[in-house]
Amino acid sequence: MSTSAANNLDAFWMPFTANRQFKSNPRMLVSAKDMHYMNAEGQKILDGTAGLWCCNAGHGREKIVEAVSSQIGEMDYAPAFQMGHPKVFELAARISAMMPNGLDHVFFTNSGSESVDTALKIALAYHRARGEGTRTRLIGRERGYHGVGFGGISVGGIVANRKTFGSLLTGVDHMPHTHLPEKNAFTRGIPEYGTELADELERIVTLHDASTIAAVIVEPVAGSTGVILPPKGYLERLRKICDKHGILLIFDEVITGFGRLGTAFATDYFDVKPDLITMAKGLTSGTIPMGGVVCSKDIYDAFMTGPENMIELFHGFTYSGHPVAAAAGLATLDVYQEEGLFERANALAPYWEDALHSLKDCPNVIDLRNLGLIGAIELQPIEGKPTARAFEAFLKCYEKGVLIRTTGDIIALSPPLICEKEHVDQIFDTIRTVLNEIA
Ligand code: PXG
Repeated sequence: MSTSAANNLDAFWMPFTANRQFKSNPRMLVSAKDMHYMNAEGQKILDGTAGLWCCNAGHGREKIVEAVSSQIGEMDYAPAFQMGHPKVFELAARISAMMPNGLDHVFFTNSGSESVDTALKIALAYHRARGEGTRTRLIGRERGYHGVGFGGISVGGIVANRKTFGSLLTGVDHMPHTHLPEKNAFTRGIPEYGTELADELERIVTLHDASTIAAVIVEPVAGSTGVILPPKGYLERLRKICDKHGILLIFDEVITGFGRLGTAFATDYFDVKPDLITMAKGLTSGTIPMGGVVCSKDIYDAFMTGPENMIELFHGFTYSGHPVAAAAGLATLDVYQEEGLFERANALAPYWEDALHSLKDCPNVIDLRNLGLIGAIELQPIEGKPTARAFEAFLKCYEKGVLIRTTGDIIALSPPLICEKEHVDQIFDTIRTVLNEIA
């Protein structure tokens, strides 16, 4: 099989892609191993993005491949409702053991978007179960990304993802984002300014009254929008305001989960405990689609009240806790643990930070941001042609054998956690060359 096999590109409507542009000059990946993809032309491409922030253990890892193939042979599928299979219980227990105390129940989904919509629904149903059914409002944030379900785009704050899809969920409000380049540009790690933006939540509570608000959802570090970091003390302050008003706090850890910040989850990195955590991506290192929502014992217990023959939560997917995904998840957690990949990411982070910030003097670089193994390079947009400069950088880096990701005029980087220093060097040397070339 080679690219030429795929000579009719028309039928596939590609997601979040400029279809016509892609199909006129396709970029086809055909295999992957460890830190690299191979494209149809036989060129090795260094993966600077862990696929789409998901292949945290790197590609083609034997243990995961083996677990998945043997599970398909042993039992391909088991009904998810009113039936169970051992691996999904084991996986839930393993995930809950990775969580801060008290976050100990896991609901499985197939993606980040489903995890977000599930978490929002659990929040609404939880308040109702406790007799506080007036708490129906959901609060998100400008520039937030919470997937593409109607719940996720409603609480999300990326204009293009919302504007063509009607009136969305009602009763949603948004806090401001925390991107303050005029004050925080070129900060290494957590920015100093903007903590007081958390107080906007207090203003929203005053406007609507706490008795109408169910939950606040934020990405601890916003990824998709171009990497926006929480200012010092910001997440702690959100937690305090939520506690004061009986509002649930949801951390969307679809990107930050599973070692991206050098800790298992962002909740560990920031030492702030939410009531619910959404996850996906790194849960199976991107191998088999799977997501999950972890919630506190208090939330779970609030549902376990009526007659025991009653379904407690009318929600779930055919593939919730799919056996093959569960097998992939278990093997992935083994790889993370056996190879100490979260600690490895933490150990590599200072080198990553230095390498990223060495681009400070490159042409058109207006900000550099980093945390853990996340990096962002914000470029000055070409006048009248937003996104064009970053997209050109993406194409040129790809030609030179490095996969980066762009959103707007921001380059976002998130390599697999098995990344070595030589890979870090290659990523930033290539970007430096390209930024000079396209200046
Ligand atoms: N929440 C967050 C915080 C995410 O980053 C989702 C939910 C949705 O996950 P699914 O599995 O439904 O796609 C995401 C997804 C990018 C990029 O390049 C980011 C995502 C997906 C694709 C590309 O930044 N994040």
